[in-house]
Amino acid sequence: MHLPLPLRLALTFFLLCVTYFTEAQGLKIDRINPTNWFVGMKNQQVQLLMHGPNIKGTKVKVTYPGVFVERVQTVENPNYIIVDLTIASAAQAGTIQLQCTKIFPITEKRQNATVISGGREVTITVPYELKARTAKPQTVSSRDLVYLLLPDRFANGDPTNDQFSDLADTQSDRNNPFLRHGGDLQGIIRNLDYFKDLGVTTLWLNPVIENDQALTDEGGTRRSAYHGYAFTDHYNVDKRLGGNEAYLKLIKTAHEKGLKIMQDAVYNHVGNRHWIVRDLPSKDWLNQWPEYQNTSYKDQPVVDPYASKQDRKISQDGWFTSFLPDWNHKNPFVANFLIQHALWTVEYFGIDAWRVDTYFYNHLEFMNTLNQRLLEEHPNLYICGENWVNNVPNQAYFVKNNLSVPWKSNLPGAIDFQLYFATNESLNQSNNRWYDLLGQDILYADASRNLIFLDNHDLDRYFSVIGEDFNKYKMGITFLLTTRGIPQLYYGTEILMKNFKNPTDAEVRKDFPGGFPGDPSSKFTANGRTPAENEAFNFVRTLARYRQQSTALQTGKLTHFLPQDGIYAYFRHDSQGKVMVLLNSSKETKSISTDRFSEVMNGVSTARNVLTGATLSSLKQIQVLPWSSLVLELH
Ligand SMILES: [Ca+2]
Ligand SMILES: [Ca+2]
Repeated sequence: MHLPLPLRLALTFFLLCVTYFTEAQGLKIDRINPTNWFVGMKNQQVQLLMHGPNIKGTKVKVTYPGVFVERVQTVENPNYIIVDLTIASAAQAGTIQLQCTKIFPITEKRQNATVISGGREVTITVPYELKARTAKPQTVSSRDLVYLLLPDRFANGDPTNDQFSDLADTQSDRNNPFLRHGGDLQGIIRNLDYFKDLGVTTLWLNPVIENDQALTDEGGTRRSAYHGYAFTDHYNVDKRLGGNEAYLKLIKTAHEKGLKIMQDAVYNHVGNRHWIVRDLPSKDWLNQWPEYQNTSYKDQPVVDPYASKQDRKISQDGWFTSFLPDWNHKNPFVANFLIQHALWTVEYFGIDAWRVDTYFYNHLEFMNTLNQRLLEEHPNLYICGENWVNNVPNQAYFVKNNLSVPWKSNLPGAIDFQLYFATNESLNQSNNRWYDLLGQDILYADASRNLIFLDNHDLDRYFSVIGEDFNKYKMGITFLLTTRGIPQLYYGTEILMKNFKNPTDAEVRKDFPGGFPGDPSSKFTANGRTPAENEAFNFVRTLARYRQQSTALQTGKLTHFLPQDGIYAYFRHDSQGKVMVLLNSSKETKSISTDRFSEVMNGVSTARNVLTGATLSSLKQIQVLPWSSLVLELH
């Protein structure tokens, strides 16, 4: 075929244009976070973080009733655009089409320079779902009993998901305390009746979000992120736990059985293999330092009116570890990313409460905003924060409080480390420290919202701390289930699991016996438990179940009396009833006269021993055995 000269020249020019394309010829969006959103939110704004190779400059249009693109923002990294949408209250659930258009420049070489000679417009359509809201979180309160468990270490309900070759950590080995053991959400689902039987109402799971982290070197050993505190993709539950589907199933099944779910949130830091960290939108998404700066782990500079700015900055902006980068919450994109994930989690999964990790390490204004956004959507949502501090004023500072201070926290509940310390002292030094400690509740706006505990995943196990003394064990359990606050048990405490964190945390995070294939016995059943384990289990269950039907113990007023002669006496009482608790932390049997309790005991003549069922026909003098507790329902 012979073309006329002008046509031949034109074709040559066109081919040159194609040859000298310097930009990607396609437009691709590989991620959008949040992965979906909801109609009918009180706050009508949502900010989509969109990622794809060199998408900077992309325009976004939406044609959908009630949905408007407010603006498209760019950041340093050309692999992102950030799209602000308004979703008006009239908008209906459905799939919107994000029409993304980018003009790719066409360049050509003219003499020694490359010049743009035209543009090629590429449009793609990305579906994005707006779901209807269905979540109705039930509040967690002092009516509840919370059970904390570590999903990798509790029960393996699906051995096919123990390890994956496409993850950074491909191993699973129950013989190695630092590797993953294969526990998962299906294992928890399988044992929901165990919690019901024990009198538990709420499960707090250590984090379930994907931790696609490589093994790290810590103290000369290779360790996995089996604990879950190093997120790598906020919108996916770890597939070794069963993924989003298993989490949805757990929550649905738990709710059907009358159990609630509290999720563990980590806003302070993130896994160094998080997809955002590996391709940062801009450097200031993380708190950056000229050289690596670890946090000092100190709360005092955060509270202290005399603290140096540098000390405070190191506490809050220093990194938790070198492989847990610290989010910069002062960057509004980061703040939105984390706040929206919290809101999304409540709506998408239907969780009932939040426990917030490493609270004071976060920018505190950001935390107030986050709490407020959650409470705007769900006013009854329970949120408690971990502040591992050493005195009541500092603990109160980070929750709603009665302090006159320039910055006021709006966090509903404290994780009550001070009462934990006081309980250990009371049991190991016989000093009834719990009496003095509770007196300092004047500093909290509402101490009944504090989460109280005997141990958790970061602490020596309770049974070891009290020298494996079964009498002390019962006293501590009695106190936990009868004083003010929201009691929390750590998995295995009910079956006398023990150990100190020596040499490492892994010692207090052992597998729940019977949760894993091949276990020689199952502590989930009375038959598999030893007599001592059954005695412990039954003790917890008796009190937990009694508590479930005693409004006095759940929400009644607490009146306590000055400890005398080693006896700490207190009452929980309301219009429905009165419960008397006597704790004898001395080596002798004590016979106490009840005359001085008349302001509460007025009109009371008999009592039932809640733990034994025995009736006491006279209450003038009550005998309390050495190192023992009495819980009496007064009539
Ligand atoms: Ca498994
Ligand atoms: Ca921080």
